[in-house]
Amino acid sequence: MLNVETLKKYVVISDEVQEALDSGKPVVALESTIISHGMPYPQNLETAKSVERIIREQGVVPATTAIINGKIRVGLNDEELEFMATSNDIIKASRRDYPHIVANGLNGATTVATSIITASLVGIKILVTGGIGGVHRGAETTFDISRDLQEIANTDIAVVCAGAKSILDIGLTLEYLETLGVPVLGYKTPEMPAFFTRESGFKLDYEIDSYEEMANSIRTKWELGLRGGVLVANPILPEDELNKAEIDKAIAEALKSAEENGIKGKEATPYLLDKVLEATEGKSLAANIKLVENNALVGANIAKNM
Ligand code: PSU
Ligand code: MN
Repeated sequence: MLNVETLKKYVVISDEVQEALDSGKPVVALESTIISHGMPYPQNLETAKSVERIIREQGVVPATTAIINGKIRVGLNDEELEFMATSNDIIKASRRDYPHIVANGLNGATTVATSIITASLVGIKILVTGGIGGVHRGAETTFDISRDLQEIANTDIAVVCAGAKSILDIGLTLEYLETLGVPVLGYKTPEMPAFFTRESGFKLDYEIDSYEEMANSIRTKWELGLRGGVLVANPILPEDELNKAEIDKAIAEALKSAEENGIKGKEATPYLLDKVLEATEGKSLAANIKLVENNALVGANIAKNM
């Protein structure tokens, strides 16, 4: 955590989040790249609000993170959420971008990586997202491995996600997490979920069926002095999952289009998400919203037990 003076200089915490932190009430951090670069308007704004509502309904405080006019923000009001959902002047902020955006008074949407950084500045121990970034297909030549993985590995945080999208190489992502020593715990699933679908074909080592046991497992890691994060893999609900053949086809087309158009680096993930959305005629967006909402419910309840 930052000292008080540095916090004051760089960070603005909403009253709701500050009160929760002061009184020891559970707080769940949320990212903003999903709002600014991961979904179209107005669904992005509606989802940002519904996720916050679901978390509050569980008696937990949501803390959406972002950088606005150079201030690191923890907890956004409706106007600020709307700004993140509509402005074209928002940089997708990974770790390398974060200090530049702050120093120059710019706007940044936090990825999982920078949401984790932000959470740790103020002492929040759990983050809810849709899907994490990971090892991209073809990473053996492109070197494209999301910063999310290193940040999860290096920070004491639990990250609740619906797995990783199969625009990524899920097997290599799991290998990478193993190297980094990140436990991947399946919530009511024996398999790593594949975001739009419940199954990826990659078995997880541990399936945990209750919030209490999940929180206990996370706490035990830190009590033992094993620094770093834990990934909670929470599959999309059966009634919301997409047809595997259809989504595989959409992803294959998206990857092909990215390659043909030379899309790489930080543009890769938003581009692929957008292409998949087009190809599935919005079905992927509906599924994306449902799984994020489900992650919010599960994350809030784990937070209450941590
Ligand atoms: N996966 C999604 N939707 C998203 C992202 C990932 O299904 O919006 C975002 C998250 O913010 C994640 C980031 O942290 O993309 C990863 O980007 P990159 O692959 O450039 O590290
Ligand atoms: Mn990348």
